[in-house]
Amino acid sequence: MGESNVLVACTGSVASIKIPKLIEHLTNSHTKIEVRLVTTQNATHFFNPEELPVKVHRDAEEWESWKKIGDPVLHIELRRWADLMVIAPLDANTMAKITNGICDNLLTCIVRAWDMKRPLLFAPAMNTHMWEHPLTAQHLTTLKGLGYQEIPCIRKTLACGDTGYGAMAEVETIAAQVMAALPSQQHPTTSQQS
Ligand code: PCO
Repeated sequence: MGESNVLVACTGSVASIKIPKLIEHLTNSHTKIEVRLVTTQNATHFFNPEELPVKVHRDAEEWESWKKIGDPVLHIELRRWADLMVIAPLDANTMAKITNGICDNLLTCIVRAWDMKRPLLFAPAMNTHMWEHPLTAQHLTTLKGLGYQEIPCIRKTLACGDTGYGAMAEVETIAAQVMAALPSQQHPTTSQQS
């Protein structure tokens, strides 16, 4: 099996501050993977896309790259390119949007067009009060029911000073779950071997 393409996606949670570290973990892993990042506009508040060692796709590119019928459509090109997508962090807003099929930016258009045979992982991150709101449990049930894989949030003192669940999983945990979910990492089943 050749090199796998991993699409990291990030949203407007302060946990996007961890994006450089997550990209570093993924690109330095033993498994050969090609990594790209898709970011919402709000997420770029928390890191500098220019300083990342990978290709970064932003909303503007979707419109700049399309001029006439026949030109490539970026969100379709990216859903074709990616063998796996991991949304880390998935904030409350984008969680609500993808749960309801809303596709109003590059990231959510890729999710709406996702090939359901490929792995899609998500690491929620939000304030504890948002996490404990009953809407979150409804959204999680829907996303997991679609077969998307949750990388559970953890409990800690958050950026705003509140302590509780809602912090994004550790970068090491996210990277390990991505590696384990890569199609080439899965062992053939007994029935395929016989
Ligand atoms: C806002 N929201 C948050 C988001 C989740 N927080 C986290 C961690 C970081 C620092 O370790 C920011 C990664 O706290 O994932 O804090 C609160 S109002």
